[in-house]
Amino acid sequence: MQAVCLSTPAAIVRSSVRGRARSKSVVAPRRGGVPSVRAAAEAPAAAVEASELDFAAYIAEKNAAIEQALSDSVPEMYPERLHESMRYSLLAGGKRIRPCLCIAACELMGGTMDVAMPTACALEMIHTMSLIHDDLPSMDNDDFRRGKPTNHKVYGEEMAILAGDALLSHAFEYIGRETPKSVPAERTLRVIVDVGKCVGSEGLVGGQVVDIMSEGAEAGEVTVETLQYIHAHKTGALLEVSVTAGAILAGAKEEDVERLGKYAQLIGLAFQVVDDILDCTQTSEQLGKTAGKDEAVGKATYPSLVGLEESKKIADKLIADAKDLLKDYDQEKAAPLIGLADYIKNRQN
Ligand code: GRG
Repeated sequence: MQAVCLSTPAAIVRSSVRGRARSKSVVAPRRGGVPSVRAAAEAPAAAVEASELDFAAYIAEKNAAIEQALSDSVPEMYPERLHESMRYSLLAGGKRIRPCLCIAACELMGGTMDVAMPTACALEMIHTMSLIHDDLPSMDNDDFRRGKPTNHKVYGEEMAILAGDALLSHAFEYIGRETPKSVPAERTLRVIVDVGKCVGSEGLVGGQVVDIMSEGAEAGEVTVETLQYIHAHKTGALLEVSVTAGAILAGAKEEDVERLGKYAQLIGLAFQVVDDILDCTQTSEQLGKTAGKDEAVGKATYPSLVGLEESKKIADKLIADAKDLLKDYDQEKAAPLIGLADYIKNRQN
């Protein structure tokens, strides 16, 4: 079984773990949810190329299907408050980048949306639970997410922790139970293993831990390599497995899974570089979450380590390299993944 994701661990960060409970946000971001990839892709017709319009139409179609599938994936049932809390965050909007990547990769490799959808939903469940837990008072202590009060602000801390836990376990059950029987069981099993790896101590959780440790570090102690480790694990791993899982479910050849994995690593790092840029250039209203937090807590970011202009150049180069990896595929079929790479670079929230 081929291991997915993740670069070589960077230098160990010498730092003490600092207390994480911080002051509450004072600025209420825009309410009503963050625009999805679809909404963001809908630019005035006169100003965009035909290919951009195709991308907008593709994303609009996928996004509607994703929203419906997500709603169906967590029914309203007993215990009502738990399921309400799970649905509150899962259906709070969000750009749905991970499900879109999963479906687009599956379709590029000859699969269908139906084959990828259970995994696409599971990835969004995992992403959502990581946001719920990240916002907790013991972590980032945030009041707003996706333009709405955070889960613990509405349902209380105990329920927010448990809603996150339930979403995490439901995600794996959902892939195993809902992936169409037409998909060979070994492909589904591989996806479950890969997703597990990308979420655990060698993925998201590992990245979050190094991030927390780095916050207590002295200036200069957090290097670009450490930052890359954090980004590759905390953010990149889930984006990467979104792409590779879609390809695996479609029955892609190993070399294609590998190539698409590299594409995903590059857009994953670009995603976080752009996130760092947006944190210091956008308002809380535009972001739907508290802006300027990185600087407020003294976090090392790309702009703080290499400057804003250099950060933009790095993001541009990562996206160009990612798109270059797709050049040998039928460009019409690869258009969604190309469009998603551009979207990650150009997004405003
Ligand atoms: C996964 C078991 C488990 C625990 C969670 C708290 C934690 C461990 C990890 C933190 C992960 C985290 C918050 C990473 C940041 C990723 C990121 C850049 C999120 C923003 O993603 P967008 O912009 O958000 O796609 P939307 O709201 O559009 O979906």
